[in-house]
Amino acid sequence: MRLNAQSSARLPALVRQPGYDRATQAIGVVHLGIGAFHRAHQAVYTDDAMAAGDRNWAIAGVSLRSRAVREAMAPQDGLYTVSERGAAGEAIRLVGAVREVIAAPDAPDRVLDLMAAPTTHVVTLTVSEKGYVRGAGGGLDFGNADIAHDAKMEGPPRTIYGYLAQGLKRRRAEGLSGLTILSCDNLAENSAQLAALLNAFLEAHDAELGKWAADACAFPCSMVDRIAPAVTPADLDHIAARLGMRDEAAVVTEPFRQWVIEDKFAGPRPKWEAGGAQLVANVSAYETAKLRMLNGAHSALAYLGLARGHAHVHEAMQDAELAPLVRQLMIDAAASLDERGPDPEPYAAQLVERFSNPALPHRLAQIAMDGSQKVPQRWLAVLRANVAAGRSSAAHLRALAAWIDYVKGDGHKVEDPMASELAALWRAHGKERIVSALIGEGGMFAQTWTAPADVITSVTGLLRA
Ligand code: CS2
Repeated sequence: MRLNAQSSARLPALVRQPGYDRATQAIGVVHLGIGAFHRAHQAVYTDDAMAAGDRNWAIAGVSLRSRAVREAMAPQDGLYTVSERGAAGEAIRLVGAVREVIAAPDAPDRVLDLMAAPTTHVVTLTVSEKGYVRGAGGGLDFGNADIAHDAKMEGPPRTIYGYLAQGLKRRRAEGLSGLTILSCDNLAENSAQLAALLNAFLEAHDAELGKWAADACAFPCSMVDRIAPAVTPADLDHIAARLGMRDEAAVVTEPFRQWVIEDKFAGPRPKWEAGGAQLVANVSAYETAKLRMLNGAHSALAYLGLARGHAHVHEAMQDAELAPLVRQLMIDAAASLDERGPDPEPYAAQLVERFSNPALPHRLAQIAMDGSQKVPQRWLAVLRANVAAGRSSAAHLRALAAWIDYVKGDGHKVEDPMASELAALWRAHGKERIVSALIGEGGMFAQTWTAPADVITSVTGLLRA
């Protein structure tokens, strides 16, 4: 038996059911990038809002490329379960918030229709760092073939910019209000970056629309946090045994979740606070702290952990050499923050505990993906601030050496949009000059941080060792 609207009535009592009538909810949110993270995070908050009586915030989830999520969720009428795994065991809930799932390449007009529907007020995004199509310097990569295609503003879009631009163009033509466009990706100042990138895209092709979008739309920044590892076939089998039916769209996650949102909307919004979201005037302190402490430590665990033969985060956390290094990295990251965020010591302790959760194996190789998109904001921003202020950041230098070694690709595939450029740099410069080619004067990441000579020497030394 497969989970769907009908069979869901036969789920065992241990599964918490959505407390509202799904069928009568209009779509209010279009989400770009419906992967496991969205299903474990924003969709759960939206489900809580509707369970608390808020109405018409059903989600249309869009995959920009792959058909896999639609294939898993459409036969299930958009239903799926979330399993929270922690010290207290496993709690399972059924989430009803997703009403429709679209594989954009098969139905681009449906996506645009929904973006231009009067009942749609919010577009959320989890398209991962690379979905923003930034060059190494952080600006929009106008050389990218998909951006060049979308810039023509005709035919099915391929990137978030093409969808947003065409969707907004229709709204404007139809005299509708603007949208709240809310990035839920791990980027510093995420929606402000998105606003600037979208504006750069529009300015080059339709400056009038760019002006309208800047006035009519809101781009609230947000800090999103929940560890949701990629689901394995064994997870799906385990969940099927507990549910008494198959759920091909199930997600597994930790009990912890946090969402801090800048309180700046273009129109109505779901009452996400019903699920515990915090609406605040300024999120950057939370966001930067999370990015540098949690995600920065995650990336360090990934490259150092893989090099030491570990497969999962919780195993790397048991490594007596790595655990203190990663804790120090969090404290050094906290020192780099301009604004006071969470208290570093208790925040770091909580992260250590979350990372050590043995009930939720999180593959280091998954976190190691797309390093060129993650390392600048997770580590280089920390190093830039700490080195300039004369503060030590030895753990970051070790992590950086491990990443540089990793992208050489000895004995493994490097999954990264810049993998071939990184491999070419390695071939051209070798071990003695690669560090400089990346973070030295004129290096690939020099726009984020140009490291002084002594730092290049010490990272090169670590790499040699
Ligand atoms: C991880 C994040 O894959 C990664 O790069 O660091 O997905 C992390 O698990 C989440 O941001 C936690 O909120």
